[in-house]
Parts: sequence; structure tokens; C-alpha cells
Amino acid sequence: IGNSQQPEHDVLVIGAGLSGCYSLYRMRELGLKSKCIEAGTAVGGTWYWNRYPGARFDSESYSYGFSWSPEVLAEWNWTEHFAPQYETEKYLNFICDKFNLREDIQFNTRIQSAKFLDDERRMWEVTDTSGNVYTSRFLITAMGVLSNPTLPNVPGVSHYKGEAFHTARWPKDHVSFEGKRVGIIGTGATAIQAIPEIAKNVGHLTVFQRTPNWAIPLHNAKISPEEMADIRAGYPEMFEKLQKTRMCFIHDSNPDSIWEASPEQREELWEHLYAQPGFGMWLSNYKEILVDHKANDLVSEFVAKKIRQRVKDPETAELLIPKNHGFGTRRVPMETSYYEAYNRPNVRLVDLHSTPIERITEKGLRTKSVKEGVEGEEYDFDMLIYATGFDAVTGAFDAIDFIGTDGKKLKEKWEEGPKTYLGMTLKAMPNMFMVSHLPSTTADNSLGLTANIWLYQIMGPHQAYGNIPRSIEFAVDWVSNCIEHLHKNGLTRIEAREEGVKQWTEHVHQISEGFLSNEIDSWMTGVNKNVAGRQKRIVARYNGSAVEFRQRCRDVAARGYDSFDLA
Ligand code: NA7
Repeated sequence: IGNSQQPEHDVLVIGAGLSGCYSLYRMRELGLKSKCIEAGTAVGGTWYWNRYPGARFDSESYSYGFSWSPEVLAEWNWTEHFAPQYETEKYLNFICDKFNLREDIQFNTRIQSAKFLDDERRMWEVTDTSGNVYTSRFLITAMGVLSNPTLPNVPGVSHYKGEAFHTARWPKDHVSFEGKRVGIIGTGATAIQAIPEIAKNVGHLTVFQRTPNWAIPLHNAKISPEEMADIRAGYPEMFEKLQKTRMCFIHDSNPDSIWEASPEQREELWEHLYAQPGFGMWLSNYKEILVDHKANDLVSEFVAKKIRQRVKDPETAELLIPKNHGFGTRRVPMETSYYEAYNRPNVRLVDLHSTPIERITEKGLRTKSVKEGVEGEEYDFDMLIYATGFDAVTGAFDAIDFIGTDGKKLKEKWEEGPKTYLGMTLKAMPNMFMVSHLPSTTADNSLGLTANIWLYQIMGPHQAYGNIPRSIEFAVDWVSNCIEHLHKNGLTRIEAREEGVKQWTEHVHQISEGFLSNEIDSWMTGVNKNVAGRQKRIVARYNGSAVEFRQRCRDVAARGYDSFDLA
């Protein structure tokens, strides 16, 4: 521990995923005494914990990788257009080896509380769950947006005696499905990746679906060495482009209006996009589809038609087609033979709307009847898989007692949704920076609400979202430039102002107006029915373009951070 006036560290980073590792790299580059604390046994964050079958990117691998190291770009080869979990985990380990980052990472350590000490000492006192205390001038939270898994709020979860896994806590050891009766709860982006993989090797798989999602084909493929050489040669151009697109994806936005296209032209565009790899159907669609119910109905009907074509049993197909939300208004899962999995004789879909889960039992689970003529059933399983998602965005913050200068816990202050300045800083939490939370996307309605704005809302509270590593790089660079500025000017305290937080939060709310997604429950609107206090929709994300978000943050830096209180 440092002495009572001087902290032990200049910078403490919480989390050793993509954002934590890059933060550590940059802080060490500045010559600051830095330490990173990680709950897991190794680096990787999302790509360490989510090792369930089928886990992979749905942004193009080369567009997801870091851009800041020419050596890494020159040496690392991606082998698939959408890399699987293990390849990404290996990638981050490769970076940590290369820059010796691991020597400053402490594993197996979970942070419990973080308190800003009085203004004289100007440091954070951080305590882990074993009671060890760390002091640091600056605190960087790099805990991820989707890092706090949740189990279903049904009785009996602890009673089940068979093998049970949450997809975000998947074991490192091989899990065999051979000949087993497996039940999986959830049909979000995770389950939609896992189900076809599990179905290949399982005795019997029962999928419990509450809300169906509009999934579209990923069209993954291997990358040959020749293709990788071409990708590498195109890196400068590609990264430049990613700085210009609203969501930092390689997919171009589409300025065209659906109302100026004939039915044949629409069909032609949608067939083309449906056959494209990646998020094109979501990001390169007509500009109205995420803001205009009528436009959204048309594209939803196209995707419904595809589901009907691909699923042989008409009743199952109808259950898989969302009826209460339109295409793209929730996070669009990307799939590889997901719909075809239901054509296998050993896969069954159970609709939880007609028979909700009553309880988890010792042997499996029991559903109950809520509709006349549809009976509940008793299911026995050898394995139960919870693909039930996360307490997203602010969940990781709620799991730690952050206490600022006003003595209040952050969790209490964010009950009505996060309030941030630039999505990276907070009032009453001096010297704390958030680099991987939901960046509130700054959608600018005056530009016209285009399809691609919405995705932005994913990273940290109120930060620009989209292709997450692009947002991470920007946030980490902005924070390190800020810390460097403070250091050079002999400043040891920075705090967002009430006025700044108010304006930013209003801006975030204002730019999110008009999106159909605001009318839908999902983790992106902060709703998690399994968590008390997460029943109400909030504006957690920044719905504007990354381009504008960055410009606003750069302007603040260019003015010498004069919108902050500095001392
Ligand atoms: P999601 O997208 O939050 O999906 C969780 C799924 O689990 C979803 O289908 C839920 O149904 C279902 N769920 C949750 N609780 C229950 C209960 N109690 N009973 C039945 N079904 C339940 O999480 P994912 O892990 O799939 O994806 C998260 C993100 O990770 C993803 O968007 C990517 O960005 C990466 P519901 O929809 O709530 O009715």
C-alpha cells in the first residue's frame, strides 16, 4: 500500500478483456505505474468467459482486431471471416505475450468496492473480495457491457442435480453432449449460435423459447493465406473507412428510401443483403426500416418468408417468427444453420408463452398451462443450459460498490438510468474513467434516422457503440491523452461537472428519440426481467454516430478539458 498521501499506483484498471489490456498498454507507455485486476484466471474478458459451442464474432475478424500496433497487424493471421471464441482468446493472449502485459495483471481477483478518498489524498481505495486493498490515483473501469450473467428468476434453479451451465460461464474442459438429453433456456444471440452446434452431437435437445428473434445468416468462411495477404494490404484503407462509418463496421449505410423502390427492387436488395456475410441486412438496409413501422413491417415480412422456407414444420416456423417486434429492433443475432437445426428429429422447440416454466426440478424442469387446451409438461434432462443473458451495461457497475465524493453508491444514483459525461466520466467520481460500458451513441436526427444508427448503442453507458474494439480504441486513447495532459500539468484531480452530465445525458436521450427499438424490451433498453429494478426501459446507449461522438470528445480535449473541474 502507498503511504497515506501517495497512492500505490498511478492507474488501476479493472478487467483484462480487450479494453483493459489496451488501457494497460497505453498507461505503461505513458510511464505510469499501472496494475490491472482481473476476476478470471487469464486474459480475454468476453472471449475468456463465453466459450460455449458456436461462440464467435459477428463483425468481420479483421475489422474487429486492434489497429494500434503495426507489428500485430503484420504478424497476426485471422483464419476465418468471423473468428471463433478460441481464436480471439488466442489473439488477445498473443498481444499480452508480445507486450509483456501479463506481468502487471493480477488474476483471480474480484473487486468488491471502490471509494474515492478525500480531496487531500485524491486517490481511489479499491478493495477485493478477499479484503486486499489497492490505492490508485486514477481508476479505469474496463469491465465490459455484457459481463454479469443472469439466471432465470424461476424457483428451483439450485435444486437441479444434473450438469448445468450458463453460456457465459462455460467450462474450459470439453463438454460432451453425446447421447445426452439437453435442455437450453433462451433464444438470444448466444443461444442462436449454440443451438446448431449442440444439435449436431446431442442425443436430444429441447429449446425453451420465450421471445423469438429475427436472426439472419452469418455466411462465415475460412480465410486462405492469399486472402489474408490481401486483407493485410488493405488494412490502412479499411481502418480509415471504419473511422467514417456510423457504427465502425465495414458495411456501408444506405441512403435510399424504401418508398422510392418498387416491390421488385426491394426484393432484389433484400435477397442480396440476406446472401451477404455479416450485418449487411441490418446496417445497409433502407434508411427507414428502424424508424418507420410500415417500412419495418415490409422487411420483417421478407425475413419471415425466409424462416418459413427454411423450417419444414409450419407450426415450428410460426413459433420462430417474432410477432411482437420488428426486424432489427432488438440486437439481430447472426446464425449458421440455426433454422435448419429445427428440421432435425432430435430437436424440439417449446413455446414458453403457451407453457411458461413453473420451476426447475431435480431432474429438469416443469412447465405450466396458461392456455386452454395446452398442458404443461415435466422434462428430464442430463444437462441444462442457461443462455439467459446478462445484467447488461450497468450490471457490472452495480456489482461493485463505487462510492464517490458525495458518499452515495453509483448503483443508487443510476436507478433511473446512467448519467454520464461523454459516456466516460461521472460527477462525484473524480479520476474515474469508463472505457467499456455502453457508449451512448450520438444519433443526430437532423441527418435523418438511418438504419445504422441504432447499433451504436452498445458499449458503455452513453458511449458510441457498434464495432466494439473501434469504440474501445477511441475511448482508451481519449482517456490516456487526458491522463497524460493532467500528468504534464501537475494536475491530480479531474471531475465531470453537473452541468456537463446534465447536457450530455439530455443529448443522449434526445438523439435516441424516434427509434422503434425504444418501444421494445431487450438488454439494449436496459430491461432484464430476471433482475429486480430492471423492468423499466432506459436510454442506456448512445444512438448517434461514432463519428459525431468522437468529434464531441475531441473538442473537449482540444479545449484543454475546460468543461471538467481540474485541480
Ligand atoms: P439475450 O439476448 O439477453 O438473450 C437471453 C435469452 O434468454 C432471451 O431469449 C430471453 O428471453 C431468455 N430468457 C431470459 N430469462 C428467461 C426466463 N426467466 N425464462 C425464459 N427465457 C428467459 O442474451 P444473449 O447471451 O443471447 O446475448 C447477449 C448479447 O451478447 C448479444 O446481444 C450479443 O451482443 C452478445 P426474452 O427475450 O427475455 O423473452
